[in-house]
Amino acid sequence: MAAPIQKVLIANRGEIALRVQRACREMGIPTVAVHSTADAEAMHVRLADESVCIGPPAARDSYLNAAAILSAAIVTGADAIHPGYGFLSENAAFADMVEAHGLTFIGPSPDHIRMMGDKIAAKAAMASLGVPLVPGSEGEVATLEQARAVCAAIGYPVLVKAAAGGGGRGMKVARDADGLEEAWRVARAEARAAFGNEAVYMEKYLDRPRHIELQVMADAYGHVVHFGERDCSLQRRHQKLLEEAGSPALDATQRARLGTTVTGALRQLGYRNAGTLEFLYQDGQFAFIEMNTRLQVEHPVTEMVCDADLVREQIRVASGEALGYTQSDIVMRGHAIECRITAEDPDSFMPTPGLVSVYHPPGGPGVRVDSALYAGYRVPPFYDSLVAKLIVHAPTRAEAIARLRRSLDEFAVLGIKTTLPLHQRIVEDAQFQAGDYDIHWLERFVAAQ
Ligand code: MV4
Repeated sequence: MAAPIQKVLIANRGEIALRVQRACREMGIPTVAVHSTADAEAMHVRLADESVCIGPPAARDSYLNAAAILSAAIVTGADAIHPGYGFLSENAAFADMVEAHGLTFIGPSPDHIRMMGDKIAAKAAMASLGVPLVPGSEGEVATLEQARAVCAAIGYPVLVKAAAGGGGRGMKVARDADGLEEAWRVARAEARAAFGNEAVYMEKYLDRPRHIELQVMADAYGHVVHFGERDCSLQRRHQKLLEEAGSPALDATQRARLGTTVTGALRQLGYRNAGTLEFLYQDGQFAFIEMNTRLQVEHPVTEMVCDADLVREQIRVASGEALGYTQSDIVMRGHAIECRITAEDPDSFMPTPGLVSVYHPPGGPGVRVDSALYAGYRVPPFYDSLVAKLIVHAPTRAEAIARLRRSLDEFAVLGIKTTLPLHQRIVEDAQFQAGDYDIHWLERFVAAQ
């Protein structure tokens, strides 16, 4: 059985490393930072109780170097590892290694990570537990004959997706019977090249859905709760720019119905720790597409509306504690919006690493900034370009937007270009303000600039 956690190694960098440190510090748990040689001056190293250099700048030699990270945990006496998001967070083999060394992986079981990493297995599990899916193939589509049979049943257009894909990687659309063979062959070839697994499946292509995801948390004793949904429809090339909790498209009844279905399914599955189920939502219908077995970048909007600390909950349940509350204790209050501010040119989206000369984050009521920036910091060119998350919370969506506009105006990051000006343009838009958008809205908005 899991024991109380005494020291946490945080296998990540940037704002999420700080986020995990903050939860640990409030719980009285010392932290170990790991860093590449490029991150020696990084804020997550400065604020940790201890730090270990784990390798050269390239992520595969440092933040993805499982052996170096495990060694760092062992030499510093850490008894648990929090993976953050990205990097090793959804690597089942890494979670296995952590457990094999007698350490606690702060996340789901390796078997659940593995299951949800296989999108075909994830869909089969959810379908068998009553979660609605997009019409599509039952499992893998291994032959062209099977592909034709699926299309005869569900009609065009269809999407061919890689079982090992996810997050938009390895998808091909077939608009009609003439395009099917090409889409199926190319998707399989790309899946084999990218993931070493050529298995693909098929779904009816939904033309204008919203991306709505549900945050869940489970302990080791069969208690499962949800913390409501996030609307993550505002994406460009599968990169989210702005997220909201709750979705402007849902009401409390729809939320409760989805929550009951999902928590029931995860209870039967024996799932533990944090998770997010991704749905497409169109014409009043939810369809499950993928599950993420990690803390997500956009978790703060959920924390703001639910007055929760999801990292603390992750650490508590990984320590073997029971949740200690039920669904009716979780109340969504008001509305929260997050802007992901990246070190990118706001027009071309080219990365803009370099020296930050001025850093002045906004403050005041209902404002949270999760960032590892400081004046004098040099944003390295080797990693994700996310440099700050601005999160606002207010009683209503309209008030949250007003708060977001004034916070974006206050925010100063000088020395490098950031996407702050793009966020300012988005929040001025009447359609955004009306909550009237789907997953294609942002691409069109950016193209029209
Ligand atoms: C879809 C879809 C339409 N129909 N599946 C892209 C990322 C991956 N998580 C699933 N994705 C999609 N799956 C069906 N059956 C459209 C997308 C999609 C998308 C989804 C969420 C957010 C942004 C998106 C942008 C393009 C396509």
